[in-house]
Amino acid sequence: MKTIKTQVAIIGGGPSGLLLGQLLHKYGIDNVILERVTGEYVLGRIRAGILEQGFVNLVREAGVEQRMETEGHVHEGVIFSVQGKDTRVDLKGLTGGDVVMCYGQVEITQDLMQARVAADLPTYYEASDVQPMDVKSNTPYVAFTHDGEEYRLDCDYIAGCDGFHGVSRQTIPEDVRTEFERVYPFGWLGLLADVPPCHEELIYAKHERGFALASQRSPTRSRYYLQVPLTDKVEDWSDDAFWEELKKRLPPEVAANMQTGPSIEKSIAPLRSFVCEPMQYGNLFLVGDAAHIVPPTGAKGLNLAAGDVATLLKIFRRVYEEGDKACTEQYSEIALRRVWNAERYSWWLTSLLHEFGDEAGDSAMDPQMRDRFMTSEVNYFLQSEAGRKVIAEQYVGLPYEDLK
Ligand code: RFL
Ligand code: PHB
Repeated sequence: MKTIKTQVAIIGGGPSGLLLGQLLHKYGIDNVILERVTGEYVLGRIRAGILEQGFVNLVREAGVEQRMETEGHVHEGVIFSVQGKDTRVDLKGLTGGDVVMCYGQVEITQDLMQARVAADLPTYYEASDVQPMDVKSNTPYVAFTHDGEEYRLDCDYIAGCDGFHGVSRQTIPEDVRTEFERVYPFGWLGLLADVPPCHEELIYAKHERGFALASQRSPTRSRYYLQVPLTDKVEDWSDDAFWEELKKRLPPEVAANMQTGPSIEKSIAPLRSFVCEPMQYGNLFLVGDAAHIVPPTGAKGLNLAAGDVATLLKIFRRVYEEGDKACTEQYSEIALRRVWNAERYSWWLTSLLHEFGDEAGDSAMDPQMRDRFMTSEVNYFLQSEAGRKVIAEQYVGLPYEDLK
């Protein structure tokens, strides 16, 4: 058994763990990352594309912003296409200047990984049997195996940044933990292709055939999504079938000018709303997807992870710079306030924009009646400036809360 020591043990080397690690390093707080798979595998997960201002600011604070500043694209508005009628939500105008940044999760993860290597910070890839231990005591540690050798990582605190299927959340005893979950009756089929985006801004389309989203990664790379039944398999969808269906759901003038091409990646993601309360147990803190999942409709998942990182960073800085250990008790309450806001927004947009078919969504209502209400509601919000403002201020992201 090898024993190593750090201040903060970080389980999971996805965007949450890497961002937290980089920021802690910036403020002189030692940390070690334990990641179950290889770095290449982490970079193979094509996910988020939209970063809120708060996320962008954290990346700058971490000093890892160089490539994002040159290759990322600022988006000042977003289009909602509802059954053939298009409305632009002017994010910048309606929020008094806030915008979002279009820069892929893969890119930000790669930038953070490179910065970690450059700073020579310890990361154990392909760590197995990772297990947080004695988290209620003042001497917690993480047990793991690496290269066939057993390790013990002694630490002050453990950050569980290990995603939805990680081990950290399971460490909180079941009688302490409450989990809230809604699994939607459909998924998103995503396709990535090296073709120019069909429109300069994102288009969220509500269509009777199902929801569609036109997103992008760069002037030459597009990311598109289609709502599909949970029973569909990726193999059921040829590239041609995807493009054909996408064109039916997007505004006709956009579809007419759309460039298509072979997919680089194609995958189906189920849609889920999930929250674990509390997000802290002793000296273990859950961060990002380990504690909560939102359906991707509001582009909130990664941004919510960044919100957790921002709160935990403030806490660890106060602990190590001012010796105030009691402030750690604030984490769950502050983080969950933001989480529930984003959960509600993501659930709401998902309910408004998707077709639920024979399912009554989240109401006990007749499905057709529910559908009429949802269409009326989304049209009301898009036609009224006050309604567009409600959509915009949450899309760009609510401000981070300070500690007490
Ligand atoms: P991750 O990315 O799942 O990383 C967790 C890491 O922990 C590792 N791990 C372990 N390590 C050690 N020991 C164990 N026992 C471990 N178990 C797991 C895993 O290998 C992994 O590397 O969680 P993290 O870091 O919290 O990041 C969360 C984000 O990835 C996620 O919220 C977003 O991708 C969600 N999301 C979006 N978020 C946005 O803010 N904007 C978007 O536009 C957006 N679009 C999306 C999305 C998610 C999608 N899918 C596929 C669910 C679009 C899609 C389609
Ligand atoms: C993406 O580009 O992957 C993306 C953008 C906006 C969303 C979800 C996903 O709401």
